[in-house]
Amino acid sequence: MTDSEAMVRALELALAGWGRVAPNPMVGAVLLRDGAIVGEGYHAEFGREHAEVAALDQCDDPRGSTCVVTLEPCTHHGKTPPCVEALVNAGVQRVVIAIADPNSRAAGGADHLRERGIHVEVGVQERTAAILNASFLWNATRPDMPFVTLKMATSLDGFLTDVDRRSQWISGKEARDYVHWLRAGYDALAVGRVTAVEDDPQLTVRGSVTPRVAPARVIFSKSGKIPRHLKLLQTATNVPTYLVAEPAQAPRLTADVSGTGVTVLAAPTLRDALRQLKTLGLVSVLVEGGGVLGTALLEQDLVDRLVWVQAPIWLGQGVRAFGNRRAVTLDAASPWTAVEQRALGADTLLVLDRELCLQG
Ligand code: AOF
Ligand code: ZN
Repeated sequence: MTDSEAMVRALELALAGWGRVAPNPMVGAVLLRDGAIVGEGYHAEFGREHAEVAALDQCDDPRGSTCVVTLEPCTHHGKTPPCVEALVNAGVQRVVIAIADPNSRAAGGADHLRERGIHVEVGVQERTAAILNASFLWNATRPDMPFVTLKMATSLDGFLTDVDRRSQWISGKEARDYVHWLRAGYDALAVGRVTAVEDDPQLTVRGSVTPRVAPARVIFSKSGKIPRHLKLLQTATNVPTYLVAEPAQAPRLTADVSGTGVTVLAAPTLRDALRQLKTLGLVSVLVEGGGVLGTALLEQDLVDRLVWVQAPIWLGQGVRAFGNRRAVTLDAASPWTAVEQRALGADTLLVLDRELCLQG
């Protein structure tokens, strides 16, 4: 097995931390001897042992081995001792890293290891590692804004609903399971007011991964009534729930939701609202519709990642997912990067990033 193949395995292991380690990164590590795996591990739970230590624990004799790890090993005494010390003490000879750690408190591992005579390589499978930990990397690089993902399930012709405004079951079971898995990795799940009222969603996680912390819920409402019987309001005492309103509307909306446990955030713009969510400690936000909110976020360049589930049907008319965008000429259109494409049952998943958070 090559370093690069071992890194693919380490990245696969890292993903098992989805929903359990944020705001820390997902990290996986593989120990290689003569090209064969002799130990594997990953960061499984926030605050617990790091990936390298988990892999070393699994290995009978790590002396002389190569550690292939998806993030630069840490140098700090945090919730656990520094991984660089663990690697040096274990007698590891070579360390292969996908990406440097942007967290200044923990960074410097590559240099530290080199000073101890260990051969270090950085940048193996860098792109895949950057995509995996996009939320962590963007949050380190851009501390005032959360990582924003827009999820849309549409027909082939880009409709969120049919002509009668029905949207339930547009996509199949696999796609719905995927969305519950996806939700587990976000700090907040957001919808616009119309979606909150018409779909009456719970925005809870009911899938294969139970998140360490249940995601907060956010309703974006410029104005308009928020009926008290909505599930989001009824359960606001269990899970933090925010209602984002324009400052002029905030007092009236505060009255609408009084006694429910919902917190009203007065924000003049979407950008300001997202900044406020970040200040509250919500570092990643998954926006689940509808068309008005999604289009506004795209139009204002506030979406970092688009998760698009396409159902294999044509609807002809309905609510457009990406309606009313301003015209852009081919010369001016800047392309997004497809980071994942696969089938979800009969549906198609397409994940696109606005920009990759690459270090080089
Ligand atoms: C590693 N391996 O598996 C992880 C690392 O809160 P702490 O003390 O656990 O430290 C978290 C920071 O350590 C995190 O932000 C990142 O910089 C690094 N995470 N480092 O070598 C790991 N999870
Ligand atoms: Zn560490």
